[in-house]
Amino acid sequence: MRLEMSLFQKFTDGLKKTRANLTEKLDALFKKDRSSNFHQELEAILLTADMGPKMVASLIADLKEREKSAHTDQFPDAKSFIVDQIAKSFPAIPATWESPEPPSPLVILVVGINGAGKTTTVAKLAARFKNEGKSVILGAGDTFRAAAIKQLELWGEKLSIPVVHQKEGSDPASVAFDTVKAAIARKIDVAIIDTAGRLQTKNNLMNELSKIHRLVIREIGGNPIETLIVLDATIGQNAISQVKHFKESVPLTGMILSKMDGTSRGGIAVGLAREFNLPVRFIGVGEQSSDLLPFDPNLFARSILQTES
Ligand SMILES: Nc1nc2c(ncn2[C@@H]2O[C@H](COP(=O)(O)OP(=O)(O)OP(=O)(O)O)[C@@H](O)[C@H]2O)c(=O)[nH]1
Ligand SMILES: [Mg+2]
Repeated sequence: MRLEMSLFQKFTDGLKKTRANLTEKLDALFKKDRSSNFHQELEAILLTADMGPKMVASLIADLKEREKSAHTDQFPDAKSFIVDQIAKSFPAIPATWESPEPPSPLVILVVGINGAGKTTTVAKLAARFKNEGKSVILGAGDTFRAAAIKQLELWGEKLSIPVVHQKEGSDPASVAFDTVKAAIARKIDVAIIDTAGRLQTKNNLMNELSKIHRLVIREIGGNPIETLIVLDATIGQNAISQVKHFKESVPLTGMILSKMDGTSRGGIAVGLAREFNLPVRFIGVGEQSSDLLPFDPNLFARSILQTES
């Protein structure tokens, strides 16, 4: 209970811009007498948080249905109803997150467009596993820029976690391969591979990602790996197009929404999960290695919509 409370606190802090945006307007709407525009106003408010038109339309339809079956248009608990509906709309997080049996490490490939927050997220994930007592190795798969390799090395030093790297311009698939090989040889629990940012429309770069993925899977004897797309939550609906295109090149197993602390439109998580039936694994709520929260649909829905804690 204590733990849940503190995680709830972290969610409300991390999501405070989205929360401020929604709760103020919702409170004003719920305080006044219901007008015939109630549903339209509610729809408009939910849309400002970027939940996406499809999701919002279905929420409003569900609420109307609920009110109809309750034989009242004064259904008192509309807000709790919406909170529950949002929480229920997220797909369940599959249990594949657990480390497979050694010597096969859990391999996590982190992908996304330029500046999405991949490298920082790799460091945050590494810190998290390390705190759980697991051994971790990182792969500097962004070989495009020397600065990118350096950035990951600095995180490695800070967290005392080894980083496999090659020189700038080398083949990222070869770095990924070396990382997994080192993890197996050293019986390391988790190997996390950073990749270069790439626009989802650049076919050659997307093919490169498929190659990395294929090579890693082959190296761990066909075991499944986690392929997580990092999405900058501040960019809004463009995230939909990113997931769509990345999914065509690599089988994504989950999403991480970064920079949730910097946006009032954190409802993007809801629309994305619904659109792709893909779990949100974590949200990033700051620049420090501890600013990564395991996603919890209930805590998320409550923290963006409810005023009382
Ligand atoms: N406020 C905030 N900033 C973040 C978060 N995640 C990442 N950042 C910042 O976003 C910027 C870009 O992060 P990177 O991790 O370098 O992004 P990247 O996807 O690796 O970028 P490229 O390698 O250039 O494609 C950095 O300044 C990070 O500190 C977050 O959750 N919240
Ligand atoms: Mg990077």
